[in-house]
Amino acid sequence: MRHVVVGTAGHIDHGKSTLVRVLTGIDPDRLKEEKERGITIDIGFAHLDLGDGLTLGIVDVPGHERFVKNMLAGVGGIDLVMLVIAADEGVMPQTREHLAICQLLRVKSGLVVLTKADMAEPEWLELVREDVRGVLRGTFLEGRPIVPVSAKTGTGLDALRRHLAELARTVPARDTDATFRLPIDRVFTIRGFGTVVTGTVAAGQVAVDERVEVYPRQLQAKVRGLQTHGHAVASAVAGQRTAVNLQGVERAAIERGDVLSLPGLLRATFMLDATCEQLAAAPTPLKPRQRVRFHIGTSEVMARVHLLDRDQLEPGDRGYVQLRLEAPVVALPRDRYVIRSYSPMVTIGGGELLDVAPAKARRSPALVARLAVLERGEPEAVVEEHLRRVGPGGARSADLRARTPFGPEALRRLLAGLAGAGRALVDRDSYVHAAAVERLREEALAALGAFHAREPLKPGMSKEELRTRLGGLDERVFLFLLDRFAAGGAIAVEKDKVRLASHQVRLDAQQQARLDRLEAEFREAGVAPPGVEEAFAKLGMTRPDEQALLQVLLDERRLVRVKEGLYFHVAPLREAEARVAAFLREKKEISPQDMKDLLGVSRKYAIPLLEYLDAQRLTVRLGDRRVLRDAAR
Ligand SMILES: Nc1nc2c(ncn2[C@@H]2O[C@H](COP(=O)(O)OP(=O)(O)OP(=O)(O)O)[C@@H](O)[C@H]2O)c(=O)[nH]1
Ligand SMILES: [Mg+2]
Repeated sequence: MRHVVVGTAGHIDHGKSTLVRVLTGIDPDRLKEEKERGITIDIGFAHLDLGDGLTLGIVDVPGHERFVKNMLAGVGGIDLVMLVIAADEGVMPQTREHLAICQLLRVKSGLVVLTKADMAEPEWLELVREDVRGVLRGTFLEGRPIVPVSAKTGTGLDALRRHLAELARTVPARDTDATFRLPIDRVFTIRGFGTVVTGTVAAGQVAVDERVEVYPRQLQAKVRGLQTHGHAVASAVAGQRTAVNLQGVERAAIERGDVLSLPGLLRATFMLDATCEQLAAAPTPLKPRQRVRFHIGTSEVMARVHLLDRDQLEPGDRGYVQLRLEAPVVALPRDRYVIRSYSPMVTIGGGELLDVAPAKARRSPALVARLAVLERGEPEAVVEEHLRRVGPGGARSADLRARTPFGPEALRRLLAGLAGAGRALVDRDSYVHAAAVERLREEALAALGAFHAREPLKPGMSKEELRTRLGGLDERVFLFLLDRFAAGGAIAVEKDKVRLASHQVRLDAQQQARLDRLEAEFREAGVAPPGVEEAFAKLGMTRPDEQALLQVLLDERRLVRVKEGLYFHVAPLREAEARVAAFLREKKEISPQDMKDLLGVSRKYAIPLLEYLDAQRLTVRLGDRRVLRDAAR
């Protein structure tokens, strides 16, 4: 099954809607006003069965210059165009404008229909044909069929059908590895069913019962039913005109221009980096910060164009731009867009999106180089560029799906390739670019080096402090990177401390002597140790790095902090612990008084020691006595 959508295009009154009607038997003009005035105002739809499992979806667009906005909503999703030119009038302004729009949107192919052939003499028809050939030169329609048709007499209709069938078969099948997106072109309610939206599935597929989101409105809904060409279907794929019956969302909450996609996947944006080609026929150059009408998918938003690689964009030129939008859109790189000048309302250019989550642009050669990679780089280079941009924080594959043009399968493959080549590091689903990792490693080494120089007696910096120094990196990413750095050998991690692998607490002879005296003071005091200030005073130590010496003893576990301001030497402490355990094995329980008697200490030491033993999970408290924790179980 092939799904191909054909759009009409062309000047007002040239016979587009009539042609669709005689081809399909369906009148695409459905509004009362359209029927009364005999002109098309909004896009209309029909379908044409060409046999062999080939059904064309048809989008009929208005030719009136005031409704180009609606025309743009219609042609956004088409594969082929029928450029309709009335034989009696020939090429007119909207013939050219619509052709330019199709060219800007990169409509793949199409043909020209010379309608009202019954109203032109053969010689005249030949002249028009010649003229048309000239207009098509250099466009995607150059060399395509030019088919004279009369809706009145039926001449040429069979030939047109044949050409359409032939062209439809040349339309390449759409990539199935793509995120489902459907730019909404109509919203209405059907009694008994509720909200229905229609559009051409731009990418991926959707099935009944799936959950979807209406972007950028953050409305989630369930697909209650699907129709294509008036028939209920279980699923719809890229290239199909589709009506989606949504459950859980009000008609009034949705508008043309919204996009239906997978829940939670796309990100709305106010800025887009893009290529921009200015039409040769544009009336004036594109100026910096020019306000334009920006059209993408089925939406129109006002925007300002910031030129990134030149001072103004001359007609016929192309460059890089940043579009700053006045309302959010959802889009993906490689999407095409069109811009029209604010006044007069004429099409002036368009291009391809490169970055849908850019930073506010400042002109620089680096930015231009980056955009060139996004525009022309190999897929792997494009993904790498995005990773480089997000920097040390890394990105999850879901983030990359929202900002790269690749489907889930392709993205998985590309990321695996980058990880395999050592250009990205992976932790579960987080990817960090290798250059960012290297930069962080250098920053970490520098921070640790400075720390050791400042605090030579400290064994290392706390992990938390290092994380803050590295710009408050996400904790998971930080711990993952820390592991990598440690595995690399340059840094060492011990409990919550990080140090350079080469760092050792080194004391000079004098410091060492003081350290030994301090330790001896505590060891000799046994289970009745002095207070810190007291010990320092006794040894005549006052300088600030005495506190650091105390810390060394603590870090080396020669002193143990039993409570705030109360430190025991580890040897007598362990001894006391053993005596309490022995006492308990024999007596089963111990009171504070027993403790005082057993160790020969005052309450000042007995109570903190008992609490310490509770905390060590040797004992457990029952009223004012303790028992062995094991025995209590
Ligand atoms: N004689 C003759 N008249 C035609 C033919 N095709 C269309 N017309 C007439 O041309 C007029 C315009 O036709 P439409 O089909 O409404 O033109 P359109 O291009 O859809 O116009 P817009 O949608 O407003 O841009 C109508 O009066 C048609 O009857 C044809 O092949 N021969
Ligand atoms: Mg019409």
